[in-house]
Amino acid sequence: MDTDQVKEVIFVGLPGPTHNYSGLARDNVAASLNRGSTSNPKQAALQALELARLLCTLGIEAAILPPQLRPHLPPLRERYTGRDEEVIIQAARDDLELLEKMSSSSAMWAANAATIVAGPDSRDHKLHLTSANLHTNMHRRIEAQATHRVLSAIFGDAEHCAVHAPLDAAKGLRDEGAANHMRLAPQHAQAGLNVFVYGTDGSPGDPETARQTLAASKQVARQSGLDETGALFVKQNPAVIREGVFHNDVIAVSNASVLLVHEQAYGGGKADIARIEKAYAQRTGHTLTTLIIGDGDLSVEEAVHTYFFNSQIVTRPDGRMAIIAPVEVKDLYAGKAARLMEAIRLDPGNPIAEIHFADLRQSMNNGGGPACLRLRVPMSDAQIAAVKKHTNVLADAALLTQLRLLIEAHYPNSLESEAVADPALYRRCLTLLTELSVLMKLPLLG
Ligand code: SUG
Repeated sequence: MDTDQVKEVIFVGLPGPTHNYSGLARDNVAASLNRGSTSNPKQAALQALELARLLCTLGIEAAILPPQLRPHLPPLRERYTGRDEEVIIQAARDDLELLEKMSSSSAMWAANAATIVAGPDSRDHKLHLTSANLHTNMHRRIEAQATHRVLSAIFGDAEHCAVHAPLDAAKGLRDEGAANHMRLAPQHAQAGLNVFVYGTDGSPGDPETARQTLAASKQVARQSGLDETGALFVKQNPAVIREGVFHNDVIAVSNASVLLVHEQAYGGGKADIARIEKAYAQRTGHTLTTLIIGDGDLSVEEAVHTYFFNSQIVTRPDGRMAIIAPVEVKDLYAGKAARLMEAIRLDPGNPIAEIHFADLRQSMNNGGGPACLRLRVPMSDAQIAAVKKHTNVLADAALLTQLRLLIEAHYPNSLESEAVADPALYRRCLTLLTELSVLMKLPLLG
């Protein structure tokens, strides 16, 4: 692969027509708080499209990851027989909780779709994608196979790409994808350091809710061809997991040579951040720009509610960086987090020059901010060309317009979580995915 040409493509996850607030993720503060509220799937999808459009405006190559078919019927078919509609009606009567788990639109959080290791970092110079098994929560576990099928369809025909199947959960491997991975490199096209953040290595005292195991992170690093200098494993601070930091991207965000992180993110505290800086210098010969947010600047609780760290930092074509932050950063705590961000923007010691606020409230109410909705994939021009040739996922104006029309036609604009029991919703989803399969040239229906 010609590494000079590697640039980042940002895949944005599109929410589906069943987007709702069932409170399925207990360790996720926003999802728990909003349990039972009424969602607006149409608005959720339009907000994600707007995020993709913003990325395009900033000169970033954006792409779309489509929703999955929900309710997911195979586990229900093990218990109920009959036509699809009959299966849904029986499940709704018998076990609404299970039906709700099968109905989540959680595949929208593309940061959990896979872990990406860039070609310049890997021993074999290939782009490696490992579809996440998302084993911890049942409503997310069911995403893994369909995600793997879609990623294989998108990247399978591009040269120098390896798409790995979800890790084997039976071996105790629990993996939540890129939300627990940060790639640090002087430029996207240069070899970088891959920081794998995990929640548990099995030590007593690790939170039961920890979603990422060290063994899973190590397996991803190994099969992606990273050598010792290319990978670093850092443990989350168990205390912050208990405060709602269910993924690393709730408390840290990076882009190229910049790391923005809360001082309490890791088990080893600031010593762990120093370890990242040292490994980065050893790997790249450069100095990492580390922006450490202290508890006095923003508490963990404030970080969890504003999703300050769940921002995206992107490099614009002219080399300047932009932050895309959720509107909650300026709306909550009288704008405290926004002032902190503004101070970062004004600081000449880092390349961050712009802040953009994105209204992603529909997703945010389930604990999914700008960083959760994206999967970053460093790709060569040849790989991008291959993806363009075989599929229609790159977010050009035509695709964004066509998606908007489909959303307007097929998405409800109000949904109570129990309404997933309505078989008509399944029909809507099926019709949408049938049309999306053709539009995006992807195998979305198995
Ligand atoms: O896994 N929420 C997701 C949010 C994922 C956010 N992703 C990242 N941080 N990268 C989760 O907790 C809530 C669904 C519900 O309750 O209906 C949910 O699954």
